Amino acid sequence: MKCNIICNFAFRIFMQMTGISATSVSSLDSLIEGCTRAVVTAHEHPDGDAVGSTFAMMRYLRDVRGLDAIVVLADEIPESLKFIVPEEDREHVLSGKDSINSGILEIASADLVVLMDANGFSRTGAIAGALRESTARKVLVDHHVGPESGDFDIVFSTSETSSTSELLYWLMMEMPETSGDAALLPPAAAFAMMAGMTTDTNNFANSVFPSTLEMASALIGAGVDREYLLEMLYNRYRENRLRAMGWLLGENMLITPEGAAVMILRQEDISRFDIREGETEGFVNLPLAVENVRMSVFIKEEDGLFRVSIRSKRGTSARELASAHFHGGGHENAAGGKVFPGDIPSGGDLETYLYNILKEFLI
Ligand SMILES: [Mn+2]
Repeated sequence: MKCNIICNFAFRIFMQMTGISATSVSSLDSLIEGCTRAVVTAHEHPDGDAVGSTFAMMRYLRDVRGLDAIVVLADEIPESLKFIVPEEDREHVLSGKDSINSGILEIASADLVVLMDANGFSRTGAIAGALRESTARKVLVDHHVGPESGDFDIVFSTSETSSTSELLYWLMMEMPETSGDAALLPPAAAFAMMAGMTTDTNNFANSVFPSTLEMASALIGAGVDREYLLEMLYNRYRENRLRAMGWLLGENMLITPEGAAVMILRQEDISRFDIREGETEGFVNLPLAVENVRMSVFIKEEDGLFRVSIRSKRGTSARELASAHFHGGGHENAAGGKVFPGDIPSGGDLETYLYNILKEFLI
């Protein structure tokens, strides 16, 4: 890292918080050295950070360390994020229901499991049981609070970073092969980490730390094409997504007097707009543009329950709301959870249930 004394000091503190130290890096180095088959995984319903960080880690383990590494994810990578994984690498990525059985076989035969972008196996969906039962060595790299550290041999965890992709980047910079030079990363891994950081910060709009900009600067310097990345991330949607967004904001969004915005996308709306997995990404951020909105809640009906995404402005805790009322958690200003049909009092409806919770929470 090229920077001045103050920056170096901030960087040392950052490294201390992440668990990245000379000792932990050398433990990771020797742990990888003793392994041959790796499964890299992340939370269910993978987002850009989950895809970017798992793919980058897989490429590092294959290209740099010579392991037989593969990515296994419980849910399919959204169509809009598939560009992060180049065509020639698709055979090393198992994602979605059709690949669950082969994914579980891979987990059973791996001697190294790396969990990225989730604080524990409980977040990994349909493969959680196989991951827990695996006798492989286990490594966690994550930026959510409350890591389930007991399940892992080595833990790299801090919420003081933009994304898991950023945390992985700094970890890789400490590994002996790169010795701090981003140009020595496998190019596809560098691109994937830039993608994960960019989506998790909402293109540098939130959770940006000095280290985040250092990372971006080094990766652009190393040849990552950010213009191409932005084109692929933000200018390639299907018309349906914008039509659904227009309807949600125009006809569906309700703003309560307490400053909560609520949008609900039900199964019939999903069918009507032909909304596919990943196509509602970012909707939850939009109502925060309204001055008196402190918290935005986006509900999406799915498989007989309601998935809840929450964003909040500084001073209002999305995480608290998610953990207190929606069986979830996350970051201070970006969290998620679920509403099960049984949560709604009999005779009541989802809307009233939500408004009561939000009213009480925001008073
Ligand atoms: Mn993340």
